[in-house]
Amino acid sequence: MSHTLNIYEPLSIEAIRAEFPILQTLVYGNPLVYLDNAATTQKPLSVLEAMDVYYKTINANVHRGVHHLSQVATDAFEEARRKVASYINAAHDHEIIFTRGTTEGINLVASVFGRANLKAGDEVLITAMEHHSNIVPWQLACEYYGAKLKVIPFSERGELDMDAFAALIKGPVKILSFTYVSNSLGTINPVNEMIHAAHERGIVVLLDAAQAVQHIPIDVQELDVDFLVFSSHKIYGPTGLGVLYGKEALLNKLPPYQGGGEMIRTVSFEKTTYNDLPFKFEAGTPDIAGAIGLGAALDYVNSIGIDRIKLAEEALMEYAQEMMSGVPGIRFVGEAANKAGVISFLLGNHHPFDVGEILDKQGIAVRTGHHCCQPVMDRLGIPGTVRASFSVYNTPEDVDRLVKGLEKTAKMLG
Ligand code: C6P
Repeated sequence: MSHTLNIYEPLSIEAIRAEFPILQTLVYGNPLVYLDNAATTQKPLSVLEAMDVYYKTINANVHRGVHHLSQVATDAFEEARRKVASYINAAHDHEIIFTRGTTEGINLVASVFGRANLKAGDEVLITAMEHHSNIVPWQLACEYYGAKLKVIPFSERGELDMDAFAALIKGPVKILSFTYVSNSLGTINPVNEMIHAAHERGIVVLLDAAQAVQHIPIDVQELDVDFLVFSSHKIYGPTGLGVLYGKEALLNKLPPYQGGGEMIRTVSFEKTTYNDLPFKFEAGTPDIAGAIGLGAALDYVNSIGIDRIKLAEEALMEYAQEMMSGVPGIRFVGEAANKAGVISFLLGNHHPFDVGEILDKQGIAVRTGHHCCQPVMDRLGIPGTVRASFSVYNTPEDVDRLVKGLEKTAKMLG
């Protein structure tokens, strides 16, 4: 476990990079510099192997068969759930619901929490820096139930306006749903303060940890958060899988999301009764290999230690910020005091897409555009940003290549 490791021991970056064969890729003849980790991280060999072993040796459907393979597959699947519960320190394994990703986790909560709790005149509170997947599901729920969507603004620097929050939380708010770390600005929001303020008023809180879980240690009991969602693919696991954590008592009170196999106890045409947690929210055959892959990804993170990863990434981000500051015409977008994972910027008046394309030709992968946060760009009056996002395998050499690439881009675009 991470806590038994010396968090100040430097990471062995060569050994880490050797675990990710894709980093050896050449792009237009240049060694790849992968700085699009907020979109998705690369996968270590141990994750690929765990999924391969599953399909080669124990593939069977789970929770259904009495036969040997089905039992072994079920054990492996439930072991993965235990690893997730342990990683975020959930009180119970059955508080972990496997989903398709962060997006589905939020849609699930918006749908069933809405059905159980929202009515005309209620409010749902989010922030102005949410990913579309933490806006649209709530808009749908609000539209359906006649509730109002309220939005906490943020400053030019990319920090939430906490006075506005203090005022908005006093409204008839039923749920506060917000991101731990902004994917477009990198801002780490004051989660403890916000959760505490919401709970003082009996308001339920959903935390979008899609950009936090891979950078910051998360303890759901310490946070006392009601729901937390994240995606496997942003923490070295496979795509197509995500996690919804919910407090047992809350999950038990909510109606099911989708109907189908696994989520039922008995079915008749007169009445259907539902299964216990977590199966009540896991209709149909789950992504068994994906869950096993995520379990391996969390083992991988634990083998290094999330505290050490956090320190190493912070040092790299600081180095990047300093080195990038020297690039002519650079303007950082999102300068919050607390940031993780992401550096967004503009180069002169050049369109982010043009900058991204020229970087790509030099083998440097960044993301450009609105990053599924159109309201963030509207607030700042910009079409989008160029975004470099960092992970455990990134090095100061990657940063140097980015800086050189940006200098060349600036010259080319004039
Ligand atoms: N952000 C990015 O490049 P899914 O697509 O369900 O795995 O995750 C959605 C999501 C939700 N919340 C936050 C804060 C996110 O960053 C994301 C995904 C990626 O920034 C892809 S748009």
